[in-house]
Amino acid sequence: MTVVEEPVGGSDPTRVDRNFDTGYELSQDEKRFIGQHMIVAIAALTIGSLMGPLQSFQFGGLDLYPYLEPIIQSYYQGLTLHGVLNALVWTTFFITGFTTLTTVKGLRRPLAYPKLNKFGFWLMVVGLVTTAVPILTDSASVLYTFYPPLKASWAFYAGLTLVVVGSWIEGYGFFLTLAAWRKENRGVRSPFISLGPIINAAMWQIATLGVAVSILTMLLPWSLGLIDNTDPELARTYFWFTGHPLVYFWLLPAYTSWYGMLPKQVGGKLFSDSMARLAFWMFLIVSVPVGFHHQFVDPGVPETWKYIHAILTYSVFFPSMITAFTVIASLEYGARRNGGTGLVGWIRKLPWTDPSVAAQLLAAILFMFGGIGGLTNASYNLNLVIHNTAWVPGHFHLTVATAVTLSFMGITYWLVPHIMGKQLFSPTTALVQAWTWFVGMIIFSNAMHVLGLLGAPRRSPLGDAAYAPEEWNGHLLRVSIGGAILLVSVLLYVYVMVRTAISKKVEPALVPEVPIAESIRHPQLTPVWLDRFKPWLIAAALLLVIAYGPQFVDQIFNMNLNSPGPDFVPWK
Ligand code: HAS
Repeated sequence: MTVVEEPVGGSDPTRVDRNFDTGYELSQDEKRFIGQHMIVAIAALTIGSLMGPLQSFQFGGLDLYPYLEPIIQSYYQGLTLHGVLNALVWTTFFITGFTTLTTVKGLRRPLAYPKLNKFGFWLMVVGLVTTAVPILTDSASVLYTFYPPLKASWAFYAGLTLVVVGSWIEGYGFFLTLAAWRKENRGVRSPFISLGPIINAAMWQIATLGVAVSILTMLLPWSLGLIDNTDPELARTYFWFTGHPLVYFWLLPAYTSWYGMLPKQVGGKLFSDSMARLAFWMFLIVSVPVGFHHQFVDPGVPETWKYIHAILTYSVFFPSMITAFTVIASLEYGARRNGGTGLVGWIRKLPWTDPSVAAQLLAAILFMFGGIGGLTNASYNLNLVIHNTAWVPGHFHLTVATAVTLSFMGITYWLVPHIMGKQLFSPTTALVQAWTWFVGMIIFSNAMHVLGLLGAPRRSPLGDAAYAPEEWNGHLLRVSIGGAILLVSVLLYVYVMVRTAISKKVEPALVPEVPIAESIRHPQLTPVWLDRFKPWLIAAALLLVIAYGPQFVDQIFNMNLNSPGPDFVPWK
């Protein structure tokens, strides 16, 4: 690969390079604030991840739940804790903390209204505690999708609402900071490293309207006894309006790092600033209007709308293919600069001994398989085979639990030392952690995919299922083995983080930098339409109205508030 580099400043050498300067030092207050996000995120990941092996051991016949009463009373309480803490809390707190960092560091200015962001953060914390109490007391074992007619305590819904509103408020803080920067830097392209996560925050504002309406108009009043019944189909439609873009809300911070940080870490540059932005704008448009691909088997949604969402789902494949091409090209560029040669031989020249790099590369490699699985799910006829089977958790452990989580772990390997003024404790242990996650997840996830194809249902304690045929046994055992390796990996991660946190501060020169990659072509040469919110927001709104409008009108006007919810608690 031969790359012609544009001189910094693009074709105009007098142009000031304000995009790549990473000279802005985070203040102590900013570091503390980002650190507070990380503490909540990592604590949630730790507790949530400990629930995972309990499930996987149960699959292999080792049922530890009876020993954990009264802390964990059932498989479903453990699964709810696992899903809520890992999929919702670890991600949301990490993402808002990381976006704070990329906003101030990339824009080289403090938050415009730091008190607003702090208010948003503390609201999220209050929401988290409010949600945690009913889950821990087993009055909200409704899993992370909280579909009615399963009914949780009102505190569960109220707490989730506060978390979402808190994340909106943090988002307003980011938008206002970008607006202030743009006023001070007219005509300058916003640095990708800040723009990308802020596009993600904008997408999140649109996406979460679904659960906000669902909770406020239906689930909260229902759990408070203000209305007697609920409409499960409408609630599912609202949920998946939020639920699918939620997966890209998780993914885009990892993509930010793959595009805008990893190239620097491997000694290279971002291959195309324009492509990076284009991918993020495409996600803003197509992430939301695809939710019916989670409802292919729902009787209340007409086939035409399922078909339209299936087509749109295939369009969400494109920004990920742009990402695969651009990120691999950026990595190759860096590896060749380090002496790499050959068609694939350059891969050896990537800094595999750096745990932050290795974690993110391994995460991206497994994402290729998670992506292929996603396309299988999106196909209407194949979805009928895998829906509600163990295949689906197999898919999302490659995506959110690896592409996203392992990348976030890799990011914390420089981020936590950076904000604490320390060095990473035992990079070798961190490297072992990344590889054990990779290996554990391959074993676990492959077994779950196969079990799904053999008809094993998801969300079921398969270890003592009387209906389990013998052919499942070997795969159930592989789930347990994978889970055990992942348990070791998460313990290593927590160990490295805690030892880093309690280690002594080191000289500033030894503290890892925030890695922000330059782009090969100067960002000023990126077309201006790739730096503007307006056209993309209009396109997103139009597509939403087309893809969801008629169905919302139909389902809301024909609302069937006929489901009282069971008068027993099904998981007990
Ligand atoms: Fe999915 C179900 C379709 C991506 C998460 N998905 C789920 C659920 C979750 C989830 C949590 O159409 C379960 C929800 C539940 O509880 O019911 N998914 C897709 C499609 C994609 C996709 C088409 N999913 C994700 C991502 C997730 C995620 C990302 C989390 C972060 N998914 C579905 C469907 C269902 C579903 C149906 C419903 C199933 C059912 O019936 O219940 C696509 O976005 C995937 C595109 C991705 C690619 C991969 C590109 C590869 C890249 C890596 C490049 C490699 C590099 C490394 C850079 C095409 C970018 C190079 C390394 C070197 C060493 C050189």
